[in-house]
Amino acid sequence: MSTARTSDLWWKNAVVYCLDVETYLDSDGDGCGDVEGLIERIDYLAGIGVSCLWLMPFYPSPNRDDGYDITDFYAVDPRLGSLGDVVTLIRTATDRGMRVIIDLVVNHTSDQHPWFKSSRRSKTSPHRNWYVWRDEPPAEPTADVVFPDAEDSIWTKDDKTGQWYLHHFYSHQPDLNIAHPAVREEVAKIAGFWLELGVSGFRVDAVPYLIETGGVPGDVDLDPHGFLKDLRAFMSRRRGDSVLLGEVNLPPRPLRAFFGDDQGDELQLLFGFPVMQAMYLALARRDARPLAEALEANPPIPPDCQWATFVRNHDELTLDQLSDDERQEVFDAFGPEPGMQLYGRGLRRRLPPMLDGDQQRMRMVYSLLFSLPGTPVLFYGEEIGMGENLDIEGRMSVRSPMQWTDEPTAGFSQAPPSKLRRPLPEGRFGPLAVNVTQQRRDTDSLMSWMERVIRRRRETPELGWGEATVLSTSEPAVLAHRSDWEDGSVVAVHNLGDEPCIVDIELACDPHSTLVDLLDSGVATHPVAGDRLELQLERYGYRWFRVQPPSGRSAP
Ligand code: TEU
Repeated sequence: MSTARTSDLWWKNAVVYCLDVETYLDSDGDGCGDVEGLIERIDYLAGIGVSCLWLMPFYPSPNRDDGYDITDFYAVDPRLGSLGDVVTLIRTATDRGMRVIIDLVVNHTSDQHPWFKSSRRSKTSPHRNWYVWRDEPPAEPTADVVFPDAEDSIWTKDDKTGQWYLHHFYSHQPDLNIAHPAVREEVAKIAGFWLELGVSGFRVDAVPYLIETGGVPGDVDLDPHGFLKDLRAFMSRRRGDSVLLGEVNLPPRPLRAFFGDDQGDELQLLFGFPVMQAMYLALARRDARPLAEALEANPPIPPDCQWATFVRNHDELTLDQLSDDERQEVFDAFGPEPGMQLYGRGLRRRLPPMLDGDQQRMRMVYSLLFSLPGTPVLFYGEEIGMGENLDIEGRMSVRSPMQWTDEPTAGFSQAPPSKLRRPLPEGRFGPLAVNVTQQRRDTDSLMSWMERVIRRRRETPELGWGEATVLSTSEPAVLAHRSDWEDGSVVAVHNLGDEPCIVDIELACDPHSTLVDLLDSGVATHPVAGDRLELQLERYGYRWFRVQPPSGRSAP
C-alpha cells in the first residue's frame, strides 16, 4: 500500500515544530532556556506527534538579532549548552522518531565574526572579498531595507578603509559575498559539519537575499540559482535524505523558481507565504475566496518538493504581498492598534489574541493548516494557544517563554520572574490561563484536540502527497478542497464565516461513495448524493472526509 512510499521523501508528510532553545525550558535556573532543558521535553514533543524539530539559531552570537547574527557557525552559544549537548539532543530526538533541522543563516554574519573583523581591517585582508565592498553605494539601490525602523540604507560606510559594505538586514549583519568561491566552499563545509552531527537538513534563512549578487562589484558571472543547485547536490551526496527548507517570501511564480527545475533540484520545501497571507485576508473577510484563489494560483511543483504551510512564525506576520487596502483590512480585523503593527507591513501578534481567543475559530484555522496542501509547520506554543507579549520589543513579542505550568515563571525556569530571558504575557493568554499542564488534563483543550488532529494528519498521506483541487461550493464563506493520491481521496471543508450554513459542494467523485469523517464531528459517515455533498456546518465549522468507494477498505 501507499504508506510504504512515504518515508524516503519524509518531508512531504512531516509535522514540523519550530522552537528557540533559549525560550523553551531552562534547566539550570539562570533564566535562559538551554539544550538540556529541551532534551527534557523531547518526549513531550514526540507525544504531540511532531516528526521534525526546527531549531532556531543556537550559535555563538552577540544576540543583536536574537541569534541570527552569528559569530561562529561551528559552535554552540555557551549560554545554551555545548556541542556535546546538541549531539545528545539530536540523538535523543532521533531515538524518539523525530528529525532535527537547524537554521542555516549564511546571507550574513555578525559584524563581530572573525571573518568580518579580518575583512574590514584592510583592503588586502584575505577575508576582504568574503563580504561586499564598494567605493560608493550604488545610486539605485537593488533592494529596500528589511528593517526600516533601524536602517535607512543597505550600505554602510566603514571608516577604517572608507569603503561601504552591503547589509540587507541590520548594519551589524554584513552580507557574505556568495559570489566568492571561498565563501561557497565554507557554506558547504558548515552544512557538511552539521549533517555529520546528525541533523536532517536546514531551514535556509533569507534565501533571495542570500543568492542576490546585484551588489557585488565588477562583472560577476554567476547563476544565483546555481549556488542552490550546488548546495543541494552536495547535501545529497553527504546525506541522501537531507532537506532544505527555504524562507523565500515572494509571489507564486518567482517563488516556484526556488524548487529548481522540473525534477526539483534546489530547495525541497518552501514556505507558502502567498497562501498564508491570503488566508489572513480570507479570515478577515470571513470569505474563503481569497484563499481559494491563492491555492489555485500556486503553480504545479516538482514531485519531490512540497510547500511548508504555517499560521505564524517567529517574525512579524508579514502581509507585504497584499495590496495596501487588503493589508489595511487585515490590520483592522486583527491588529488595529499601531503597537500591534510592525514595519507598516505586518502584525507582531500570535493567532489566539487576533481571534479574541475564539476556540472554534482557532481550531478551524489549525484544521486548515493541517489539511491544506503542504507540510504543516508549528511555532512553539501554538499547540496550547499562547498569545504574544506586546511589551517585548519589535519582532520578539511572539518569542516569550514556553508556558508549561500556571506558576509565575510558567514552569519555564526556576529563576525569579524578573530574571527570565523575556517576560511572559499576563492576563487571558498568560501562563495562569494558558499552559501545558492544565491542557493535557483536559480532553477538550486545544492541545488535546491538536494531538488528535496531528495523529489524523499523519495517518492521511493523501494530504501531503496528493494533488489538491479546490471544489466549488454554494457558500462564499466555505472552502472545500480535495486531495487525490493513488487510489485515495480526502475532502476538507472549512467555514470561514461566523454563521452556521448549509453548503452544497461539487465533489466530483464516484456517486456511490461514502464519506468517512476523519475528525471528531460526531457523524461517522455521510452519504453522497450523486456527486454532490450537502453539509451542515456550524460557525467556523470544519470537516475532513475520506472518500470511500463502494468496494473500498475502511480504516479506523
Ligand atoms: O528573516 C528574513 C526577513 O526578515 C524577511 O524575509 C522578511 O520576513 C520579509 O522581507 C518580510 O516581508 C530572517 C529571520 O526569519 C529573521 O528572524 C532574521 O532576523 C532575519 O532573517 C535576518 O537573519
